[in-house]
Amino acid sequence: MAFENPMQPSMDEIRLLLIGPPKTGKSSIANILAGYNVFPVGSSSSVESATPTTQSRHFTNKKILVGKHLLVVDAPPLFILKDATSNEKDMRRLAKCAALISPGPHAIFLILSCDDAKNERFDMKQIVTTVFGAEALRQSIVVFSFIDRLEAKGISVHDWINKECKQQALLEACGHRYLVIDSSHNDQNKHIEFLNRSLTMLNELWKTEQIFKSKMFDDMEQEIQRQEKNRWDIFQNKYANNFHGSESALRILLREHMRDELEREPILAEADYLVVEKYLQPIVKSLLQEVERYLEEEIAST
Ligand SMILES: Nc1nc2c(ncn2[C@@H]2O[C@H](COP(=O)(O)OP(=O)(O)OP(=O)(O)O)[C@@H](O)[C@H]2O)c(=O)[nH]1
Ligand SMILES: [Mg+2]
Repeated sequence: MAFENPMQPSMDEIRLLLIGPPKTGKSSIANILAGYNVFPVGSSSSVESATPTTQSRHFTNKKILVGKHLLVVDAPPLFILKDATSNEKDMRRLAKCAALISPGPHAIFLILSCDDAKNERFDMKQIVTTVFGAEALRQSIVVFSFIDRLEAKGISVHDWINKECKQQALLEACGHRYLVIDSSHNDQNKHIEFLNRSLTMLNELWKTEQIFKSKMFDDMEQEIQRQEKNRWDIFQNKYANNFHGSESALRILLREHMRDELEREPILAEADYLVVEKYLQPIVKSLLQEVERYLEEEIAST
């Protein structure tokens, strides 16, 4: 699948990060963006069946955009933090996700369901600001999934979003950029239509917004580049003879190898982890407070 819509010429690689509350269709949408079913899609609504940390969470499609790589990172649900003892594990999970998308996403897709009761529990505006900084919202697109539930009730999706949906503050912070999809659908034409709408929106976004920078990503990238430097000679000797692309293409290939390695490892390399720990420690603390509030509400409502 190739698209006519040309991306910014300076980008060799387009990095998209998908985040959102549990069971909102993140992995289903990641598959549509990637163009292959590579992300495991859960069937149960239980928290335990959420996207596991050890399974494939990133995929690079080298065909979808002419001359560009499209990296899709499907983040684990942000709210499977259960109690304060999971602090370190969750911090490592977030750190791993940051390392996979390093040196930072070109855009973040915030996946929400067309169900306010579900969304209200998670303040995505606050989460994105806390984890990535307020700038990141200007690089974000809200994606409303489960539109079939509204359609089944005869409700117009766009009317619902503009008049009833309680995510107006988030939408405003994201410049009212939003997409809608029934991500359970297998219709290829609908997938292509969604991809085209996504690419058009991304192109518009990149015309006006710089790729956002953050100290956390800068530091993480420095550490990754240090590790890359150590491997470059070995990698070059191994691949250069059979590789007919440019040096920058070979460097992208090395980064791909490193991402694969990172994904296979159940935990993050100690050096990477230490680099981001100082940034993630307070973030995880604030996420845990959020989750505690959520759990208290859940208990109170049962
Ligand atoms: N009806 C409907 N079902 C959907 C939609 N998107 C996803 N699903 C279903 O919802 C379930 C969860 O989908 P996933 O893509 O795994 O959701 P997720 O957000 O990745 O889930 P976690 O990683 O566990 O948080 C699966 O059974 C999907 O088929 C949608 O737009 N409409
Ligand atoms: Mg998932």
